Amino acid sequence: MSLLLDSTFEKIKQYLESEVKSNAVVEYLSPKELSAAFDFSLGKSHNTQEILEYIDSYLKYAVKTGNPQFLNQLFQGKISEALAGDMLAVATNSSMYTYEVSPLATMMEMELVKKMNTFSGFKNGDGTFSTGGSNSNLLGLLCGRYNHNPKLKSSGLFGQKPMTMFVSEKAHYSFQKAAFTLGLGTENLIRVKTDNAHRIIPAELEKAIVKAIENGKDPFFIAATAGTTEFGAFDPIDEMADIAKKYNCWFHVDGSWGGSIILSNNHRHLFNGIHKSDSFSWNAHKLMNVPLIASIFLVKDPVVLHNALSSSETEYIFHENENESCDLGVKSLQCGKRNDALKLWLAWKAIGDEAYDQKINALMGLAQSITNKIEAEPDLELLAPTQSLNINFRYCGKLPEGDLNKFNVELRNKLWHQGKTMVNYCHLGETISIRLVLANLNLTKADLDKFLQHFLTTAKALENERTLVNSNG
Ligand code: ABU
Repeated sequence: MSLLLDSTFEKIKQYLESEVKSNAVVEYLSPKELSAAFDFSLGKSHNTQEILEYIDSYLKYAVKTGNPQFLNQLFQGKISEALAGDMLAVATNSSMYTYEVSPLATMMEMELVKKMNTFSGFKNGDGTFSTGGSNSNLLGLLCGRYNHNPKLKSSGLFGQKPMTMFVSEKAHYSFQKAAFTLGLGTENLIRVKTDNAHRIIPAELEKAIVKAIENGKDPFFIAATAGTTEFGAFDPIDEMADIAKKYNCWFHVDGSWGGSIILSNNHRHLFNGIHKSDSFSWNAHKLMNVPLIASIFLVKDPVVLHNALSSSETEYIFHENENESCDLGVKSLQCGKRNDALKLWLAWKAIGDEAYDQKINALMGLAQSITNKIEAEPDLELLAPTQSLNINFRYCGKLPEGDLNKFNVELRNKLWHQGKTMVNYCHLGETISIRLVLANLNLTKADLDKFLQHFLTTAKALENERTLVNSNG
């Protein structure tokens, strides 16, 4: 093998060994400092030794997302078999549009869709791997639009009554992007009120639909969220499904974040009624701990998926009488299609249903126990009920209410820049909320105790600094 690849594999091995154990999640530099530390310019050629030095720098400044103190995003950690699968996918460099160029991975993707549909309850369902949760949601809207009026595929939306979509006020921004991408218009995306636990209120949903009809609009799509991005809230799927049926709307469930919780026997009740939905987005690259991207769009009616996405002028690639029923590109939005199936298939083969169930249960248990600790800690305030794996809270200490937003952002940034722990924040109305996310299936109680200790120690130090500055005038 070439010196470059040999050395790179060795460096990756070392990186992975240190990633989990390291006391620093990141060696933070600002964009200006990074520009000074690294030569980004392109033009002249470089030898192997120089390229290896760039690789060293890349690894040095990479955020260690597999470290148990990386609690910042909805993806965390990774299963070794999945990593092996992704490296194999890159090494074999193929495209998933035809069976011809990806025979084994195609069959794996088909098996995964079948397997995942045993959880969605779509008995004769189908699905496709997409480029991410946002695009899976876009596929939901596309299928819903096709189902509502197949002619729009050729005629476009000209002269149509405005077609309205209904999602919760806490639904992901991807619905807004999908609305403008598909020409439906963001004004026709109706945000429905949520309750104190950030779940859509079914009566408000029905009221909004009735109002839209009275205003001459054409409701066609409703989405429930199974695990909201900020609060991990689960909308009442069963009740929403009945409303969708009553008003003849396509019913999509966005499980981009919380979808994998369906693997847990104890918590599957959060998805009650999912079999009544029409489509379901499920990102395995989040809670199933496979490397990004592994986003699966599942659909109850295979004909809708096929017809909504198929196109003509494809004879050059999808040849007749050549295993075309296994040419996944026919029902995919993109042409070139990455092999995201191999890593998930290998991970699932290695872990199995039972261990995924147990690991997710354990993580849900950790989420409740850290919630209890936060509630018991006088300097902290829990800002939302913990429904799944997002814990929303803030540091209060003895600070006045007016200082809390600024203080909590500063605190979070300090923890990040020091590399101690990475945790994100979000907005709860006017209030800044620290959003702690548990997505790494290997997290332990000790990791979370360490997180709380870092958080409180750094907060108290920062609060003392402020008090000193204030008292010194
Ligand atoms: N749907 C993207 C979620 C981003 C994040 O908070 O990790």
